[in-house]
Amino acid sequence: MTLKLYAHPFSSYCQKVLIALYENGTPFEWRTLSPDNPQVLEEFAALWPIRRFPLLVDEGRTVTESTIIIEYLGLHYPGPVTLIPDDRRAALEVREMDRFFDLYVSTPQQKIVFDSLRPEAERDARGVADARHMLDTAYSWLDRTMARRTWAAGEHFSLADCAAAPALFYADWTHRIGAAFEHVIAYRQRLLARPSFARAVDEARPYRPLFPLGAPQRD
Ligand SMILES: N[C@@H](CCC(=O)N[C@@H](CS)C(=O)NCC(=O)O)C(=O)O
Repeated sequence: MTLKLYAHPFSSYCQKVLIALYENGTPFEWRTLSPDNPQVLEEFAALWPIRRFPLLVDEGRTVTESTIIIEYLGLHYPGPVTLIPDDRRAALEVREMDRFFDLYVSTPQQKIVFDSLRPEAERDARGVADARHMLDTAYSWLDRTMARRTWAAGEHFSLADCAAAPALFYADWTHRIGAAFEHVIAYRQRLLARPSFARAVDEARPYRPLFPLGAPQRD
């Protein structure tokens, strides 16, 4: 086993990488980031002072950023599911959608959650309102886009769907996807039915009480 993943099962960006690993049955060693494992936390901080997870370590080589980790896995540990197409034009579409989910769904979603963890006096009401507006705008654009697609970048499951699954999962908990966005809701359901993501969701179930806004009684 050469791959070590520093991660937490409830983290959205970790789930993004877990989906890629599970899609291809890639073996790896869990290095679970938890206060119960101070040694793992120490190793992680030494390896990556920025302390954003997940982090992949392959025979001493550290790979940061969920998208780059998935690119790395495709390059060095390819499996039956090609998450970034060989065709460069198709790959561009995949990468564009991957950026969309990270920047315009996950980022505003995290802004709202992190703001809720601040003391009342340090909250950023304007920033949260902007984040909610961004999510509505993103849902609206995505609804038109997904009306014509099965997966984020077309008919093949890809890196963009690895990004989309946890992003839409938690975004819906944080800022509900309105009933009018039927194609986004249907796409989120397709993602939940995908075995790789279903497994990641199941592994994270015990941690739902940690969700700062209160996890709903549903997926
Ligand atoms: N751009 C990074 C984002 C990673 C990220 O924000 N991870 C969260 C967990 S989902 C984290 O490290 N949170 C810890 C913190 O913000 O202190 C990636 O794609 O890997």
